[in-house]
Amino acid sequence: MTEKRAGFVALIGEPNAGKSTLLNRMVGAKVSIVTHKVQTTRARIRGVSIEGDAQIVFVDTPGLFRPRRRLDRAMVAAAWNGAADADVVVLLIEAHRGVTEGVEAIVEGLDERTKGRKVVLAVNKIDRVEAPVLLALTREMNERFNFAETFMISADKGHGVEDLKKWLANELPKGPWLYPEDQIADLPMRMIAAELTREKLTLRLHQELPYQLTVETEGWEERKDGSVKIDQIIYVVRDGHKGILLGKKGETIKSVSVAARAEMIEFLGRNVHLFLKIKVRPNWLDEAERYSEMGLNFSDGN
Ligand SMILES: Nc1nc2c(ncn2[C@@H]2O[C@H](COP(=O)(O)OP(=O)(O)OP(=O)(O)O)[C@@H](O)[C@H]2O)c(=O)[nH]1
Ligand SMILES: [Mg+2]
Repeated sequence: MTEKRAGFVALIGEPNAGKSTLLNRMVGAKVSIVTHKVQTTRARIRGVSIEGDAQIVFVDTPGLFRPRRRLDRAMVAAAWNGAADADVVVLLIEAHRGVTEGVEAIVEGLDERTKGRKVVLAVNKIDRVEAPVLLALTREMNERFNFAETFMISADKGHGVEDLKKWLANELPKGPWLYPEDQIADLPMRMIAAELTREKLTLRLHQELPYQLTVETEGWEERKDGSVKIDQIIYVVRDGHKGILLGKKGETIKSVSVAARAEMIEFLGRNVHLFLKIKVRPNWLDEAERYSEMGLNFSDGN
């Protein structure tokens, strides 16, 4: 007789380690946004994956770094809470960057934050280094912390991901599945849609701007023809930012809209009419409502 298993696996690590890439690969769909920039993910995002009789709920988290702003603090708190709530924790590090100061700081906090839970080391981006580097890195990390297991993976290329998934499935407690069999995410559609727009903005804009804006889905209207009309607001902190977002003759916002809409159509499997509005809101980073819209706890930022 086979027995079902189910549980939570938190993915933690420095910003840019590849957590969201790994989550998407495990789930087989783009549930969490990915960019080459740090601090892309802002809240915990669950993606559901099935391996044999196990339902693995992967929890993508914001990167762990030394926070400065309220938003940063709320993000880091959300990440550590994700680790504390999980059955198993996977720490991702980047093979080519090795044991950075940031990794050291995370490892120092691991014992206290993951009490009793197994922590697995996943050395990611192995496609970027040679084998001897990996061996030295793995040895050094295992001297610093008692990892239950070490995996060498490339979340992007898929190397080692199946082994990691099988191992994780075996570690989960026995029990009924937590989500319906065909569910892959538990983020509301309106939030996924807002994230897709934020991804395109982050890719398109430079320097600090991506960190000073947020996107919210304001309207979601099902149309008779099966399509959906999505209205979103982009909050920025300065008038000048609005101008940059618009670009010459509105070209920048237009290209963001085209790219975001294409992904929404793919995700939803139906036609989308997307309308973006920019609002200057100097204090949005200190507004509780913006945090709850993002799935963050405002008071975590205190
Ligand atoms: N070469 C290589 N690049 C990778 C790999 N995995 C992820 N990346 C890239 O690393 C960058 C960051 O990936 P993300 O998945 O957004 O990283 P993250 O850990 O979620 O980052 P935050 O959300 O900012 O904490 C992206 O450009 C990815 O394409 C990998 O295995 N190899
Ligand atoms: Mg991420």
